[in-house]
Amino acid sequence: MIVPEYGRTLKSEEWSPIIDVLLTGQHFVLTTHENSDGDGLGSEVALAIVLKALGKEVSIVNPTEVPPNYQFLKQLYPMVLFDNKSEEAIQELSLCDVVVLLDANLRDRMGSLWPHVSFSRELGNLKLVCVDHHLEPDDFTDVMICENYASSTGELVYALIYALQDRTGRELFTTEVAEALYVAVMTDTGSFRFPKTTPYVYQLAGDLVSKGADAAKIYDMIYNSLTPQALKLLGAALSAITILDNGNISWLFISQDMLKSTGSKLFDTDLIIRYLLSVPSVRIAVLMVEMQDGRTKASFRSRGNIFVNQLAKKYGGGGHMNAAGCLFQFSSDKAQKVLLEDLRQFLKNNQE
Ligand SMILES: [Mn+2]
Repeated sequence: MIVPEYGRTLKSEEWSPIIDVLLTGQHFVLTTHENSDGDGLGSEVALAIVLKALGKEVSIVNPTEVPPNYQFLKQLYPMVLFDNKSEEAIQELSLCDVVVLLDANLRDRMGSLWPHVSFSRELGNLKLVCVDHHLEPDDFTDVMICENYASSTGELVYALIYALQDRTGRELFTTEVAEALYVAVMTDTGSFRFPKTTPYVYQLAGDLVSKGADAAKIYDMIYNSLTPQALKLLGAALSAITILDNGNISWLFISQDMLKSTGSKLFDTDLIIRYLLSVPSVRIAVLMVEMQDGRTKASFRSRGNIFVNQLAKKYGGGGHMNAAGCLFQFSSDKAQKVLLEDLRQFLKNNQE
């Protein structure tokens, strides 16, 4: 049994502003960013179970659908999609007195939820709380803990739950909470391989396994869950990768045609980006995906001290030093042209 350290910098009392809101609130909506991932979803499920155990009304309402390989999380806690079930979701939003945003620190990342949340806050009916680990947070919440040292939002929620245990004297870690947090931390650390996987993170993972999280089962459910269509897309995508500028840039554009001809879905593109950085000379990897509505989604990865979040910020996005993204509001042809020019300049400015 480890002694929890509450992350590397946060002391138990630093959680107090959030804990005060969580303990006084009655009706909660938990949410995460658009195109949700394991960190956002696992974090909201863990916190939802804990708040429910503390006697609160809690709903999870997400702006976009849960990817198939994370659907099993719905067995731990139900989730409502804002788009398809807007009536139920709007009702939840109008009833609640606290919204907790997890794994995002920009208002736009809340997608279609933001106008409703913003409206309720203007009426003074709603507190907005945020727990996140991305760089450069926006100032739009009542209480925010945004610590970019953390490997994942799950790492922060883990510490928050320990702090809640201290405050309430209640045992709040169940097997389900441990499983959900394990999903969050495992996925955001690339299965415990990325640079922020500190000794503390390994301790945390060990603690969650000792609390009942089945590491092998969770890995299998998340990573060995491809559809045949996703595999076809992977094949097509790998052959379309281009390596530019003496090996410095790897570049891939996935069109709607490629998605259609392989029968794959937007979220099937998520597994592709890691291959773009698998060539050692590559300093920046770019994956662009043409969305159904004509906009273009871009994801960036980098090696070493290259702050791709700065690049993403230029187009209204954000993220981490080595992993960031943004959404171009214009056609993919234009997006590709603009981005490649900017990217070359950006790399020049970042010569080591
Ligand atoms: Mn995250």
